[in-house]
Amino acid sequence: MTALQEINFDGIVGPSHNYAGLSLGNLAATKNAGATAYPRAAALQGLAKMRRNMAAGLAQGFFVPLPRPDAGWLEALAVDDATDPALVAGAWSASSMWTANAATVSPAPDTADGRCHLTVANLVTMPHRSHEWADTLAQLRLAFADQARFAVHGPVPPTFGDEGAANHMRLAPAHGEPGLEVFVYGRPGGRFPARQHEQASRIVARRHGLDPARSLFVEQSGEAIAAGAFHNDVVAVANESVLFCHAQAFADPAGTYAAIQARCPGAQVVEVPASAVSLGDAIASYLFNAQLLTPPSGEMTLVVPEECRENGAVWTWLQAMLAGNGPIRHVEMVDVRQSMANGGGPACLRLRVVADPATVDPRFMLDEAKAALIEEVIAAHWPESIAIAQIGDPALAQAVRSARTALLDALDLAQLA
Ligand code: SUG
Repeated sequence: MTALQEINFDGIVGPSHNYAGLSLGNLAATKNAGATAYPRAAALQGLAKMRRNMAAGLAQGFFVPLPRPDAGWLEALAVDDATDPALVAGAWSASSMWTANAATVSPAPDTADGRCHLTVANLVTMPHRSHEWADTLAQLRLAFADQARFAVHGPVPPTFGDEGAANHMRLAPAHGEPGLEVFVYGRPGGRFPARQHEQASRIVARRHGLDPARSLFVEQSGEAIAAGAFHNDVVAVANESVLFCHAQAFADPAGTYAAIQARCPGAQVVEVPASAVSLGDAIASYLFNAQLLTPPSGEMTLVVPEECRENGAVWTWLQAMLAGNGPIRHVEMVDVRQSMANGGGPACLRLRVVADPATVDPRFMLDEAKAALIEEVIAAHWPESIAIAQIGDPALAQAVRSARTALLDALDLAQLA
């Protein structure tokens, strides 16, 4: 009996959450550029999602927001108030909430030294995310400090863009068993940036000591990136032995499925044809940016954003899937609209780590009492709204900083200040 479980570490949405339209190729983010954001509501929506998964019997952790505005970054770029507003907004971004981009994680059963390996993502492609990694690394080193069980690596050197677990899937008969790790990269040169470089994926796999026989490197389809799937997790998600994906997720779908099935016998592919759900509908609804979870009942559950119910094609397909006899037995909906408006669905908001929860620093694990405490801090300190014209405002900067400090104090994490 293994103590290894999948733990979802969600990012608590930071108090500077805003819509500055910084991510080219992320259609929701660019569409909502300039809209007023609601950081308090955003953080409460994220917390409610964590609570639901916890109530379903799943292990839940969290990461705290990074220090924003990032004064050190502004100084390094010699930015002042008269400079390009996108750089100022980049210092304010709450983008670390999307912890699927915090790191790539290879659980202990997959690695040569039998430890769980994590490589913090360098996120070099988007300027506003390129300064996340150092503070994220500090947090990972604290949460996974037990070096007998975890190895936390620094970022892949720049040039090779790495966006972490959003471009990584794992297929295994059960979470605690050895699995196949699938790395999905983009080919540059298309309409939008390809944010995951093939070499970055290969470097991560080598660092983590993965068995080449249980690793796969797959090209994301250029069509998907051009349609707005800036990360693979916008068009595909895997859990245990199930891969749920859009027919146009990969450059070579048939070859990808065959390679997965050859390396992970028993793997099942639930493919959604373009005739049922177009790439456009998949990306608008974030059908695949779902959490595919195995609660203790064993009945696999897909946690999708509420936007899926509003899309006729997606909703029809989901009903038909449930009526069939496939491996995904339940569909649940969550309201993460504030994050969705920046292109971050339920899956973007979490980093999956297969580990024994008892080996993680308990300050990063959630229970109901701590959720109530976090809720109180958010309600008392998170700005209710941030209009785009407020970005750069010194009084708001101070409010954002002290909100984070209040959270760190409440969680006994002041050392991350
Ligand atoms: O990197 N949005 C994020 C969304 C990340 C979603 N993550 C996954 N798919 N795993 C991004 O594009 C918007 C920020 C702004 O425009 O202000 C932003 O960074």
